Amino acid sequence: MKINTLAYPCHPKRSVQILNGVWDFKFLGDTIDLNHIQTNTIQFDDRCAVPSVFDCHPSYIGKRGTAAYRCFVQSAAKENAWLRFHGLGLWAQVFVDGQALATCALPYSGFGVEVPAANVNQGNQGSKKNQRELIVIIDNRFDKDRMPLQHQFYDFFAYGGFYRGVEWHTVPAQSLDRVYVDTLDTLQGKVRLKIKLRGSVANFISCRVSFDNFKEINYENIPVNGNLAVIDTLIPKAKTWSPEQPHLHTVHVSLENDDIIERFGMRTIKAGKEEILLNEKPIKLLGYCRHEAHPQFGPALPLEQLIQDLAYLRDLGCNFIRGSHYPQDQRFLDLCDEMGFLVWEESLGWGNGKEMCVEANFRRDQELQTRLMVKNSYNHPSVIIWGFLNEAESSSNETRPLFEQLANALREEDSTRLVSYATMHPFHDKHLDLVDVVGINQYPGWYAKDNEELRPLGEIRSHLVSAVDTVRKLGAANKPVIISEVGAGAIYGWHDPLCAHWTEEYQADYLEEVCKEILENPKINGVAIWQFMDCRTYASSRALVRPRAFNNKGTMDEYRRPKAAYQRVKKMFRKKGQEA
Ligand code: ADA
Repeated sequence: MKINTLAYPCHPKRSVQILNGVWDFKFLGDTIDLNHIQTNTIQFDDRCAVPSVFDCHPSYIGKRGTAAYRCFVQSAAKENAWLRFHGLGLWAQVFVDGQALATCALPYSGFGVEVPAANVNQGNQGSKKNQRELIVIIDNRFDKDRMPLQHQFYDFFAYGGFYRGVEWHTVPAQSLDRVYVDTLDTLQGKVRLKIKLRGSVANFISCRVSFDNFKEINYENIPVNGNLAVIDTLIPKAKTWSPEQPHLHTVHVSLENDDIIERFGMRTIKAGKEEILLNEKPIKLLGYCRHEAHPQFGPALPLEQLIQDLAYLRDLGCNFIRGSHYPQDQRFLDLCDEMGFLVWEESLGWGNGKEMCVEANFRRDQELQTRLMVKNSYNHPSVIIWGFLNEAESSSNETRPLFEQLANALREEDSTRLVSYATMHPFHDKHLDLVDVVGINQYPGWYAKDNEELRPLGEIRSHLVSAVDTVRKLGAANKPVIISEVGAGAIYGWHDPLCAHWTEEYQADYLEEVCKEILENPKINGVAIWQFMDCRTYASSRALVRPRAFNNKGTMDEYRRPKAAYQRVKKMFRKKGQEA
């Protein structure tokens, strides 16, 4: 059980306040100069839930502009605090007692903010002895200079607000930031603990360490390099994590004034010759791409929705989820760890062209978010693949420096997982030598070659085969290959005797063809069908190809009502599961 936190890690000794609830709110319109925000002039005139996005709220629906959120935290002003934001968007600035402490231009990323003790005597705005004023300004306008990562041309709606929750931690001068756990030997239960400290960090630390409910061990005078202390040790009664038996361990590290519990699993993931090896055994990945979305809540999903989504994915016979197209909710990854799903997590990108991929700000923030994603999700055994730059321009030499930069950043942060990006250019890709596993996005039989063909289902299997064969010749010989996107649209409830495009029947027949190829072809190591459920895109002329202004390729609609394809995919995925 997690103690006093929304997601691992937790800190039993600390006072942690989960700030989710009702906050003061003001929508400030679209003319605010974000460089000169005067928080003391804001007249809060409404209340909004945190987490939630204001552009789903009936009074501000679809609006683009600046919003201010305020809450008061019961916390002694003389104490240091640390704010844990689990993810928001699109751009935010954080003020405590009137002082600007941080900005965040990385939509969806979890990030922390140090809150220094207040000098009450100086009478900072909002500063009281036992109460601190927290104001978060959130802007959801597109602006490539201020917030380079998200753009209006992406095929999913960009919301404004708190996508996820917020925690306020009271912390001592030296505190525990994270303990990153590396599996050194699954059989012996050998792990490396990389203890990361924050604040005024000493040169040596002494700490107590215990795994699960086993006895504490004392470690004296461990040297701290930079802010990292390293301990190699054995877990008593270590068990291996796998989708069938998702055994998890906890490690509790205690200092004099602070402690932390991290949860992790022991497993290995490797790229073999044309195969993916989980715990040294080949595995076929069967699953879906999934957006964090709901028509009423946008990306601010209640916990129950996360659990329901995973229950559906399990019912479908999936073992794999591609978290498209941004860093995932830590609560979701905690659940994936518990339920035994394998996850591809990626940083935010969508069809980024040549000009963008060479642009300095875009490159800087891509790297920042990619590194942060790894730091946040490091201990989840469910995460097996790190991805970046979904469908960016990968057939041009000019974009190679960014692809290299991100692949290198991922390997520097974590050398234990597989690196990939989803390519839409399987026939001309130039960067496939950079990945461990190739991800191919293709929609044969949907965006079909033969426009006259009424139901071009015949294109699907041969096209997938030739895409896979081609990437193996383009610098990916021997590498595992998965189809990271493939799919067809269907409008929920739409049936027609011709079973044309957009009918549930066409989608069901389409996905059956896809599943047959994936399941029968040993050279394809997995699939993430596009997509788990329908999700909102923009109400512009794009709706001519995205009816209802939704991407309708979900096997379920946006309210998670199954379409005809659901039973078809389930039958095929489950049959494979039984054979395994
Ligand atoms: C791309 C993209 C998806 C979605 C899909 C589609 O492959 O990565 O986000 O837009 O196309 O539906 O066409």
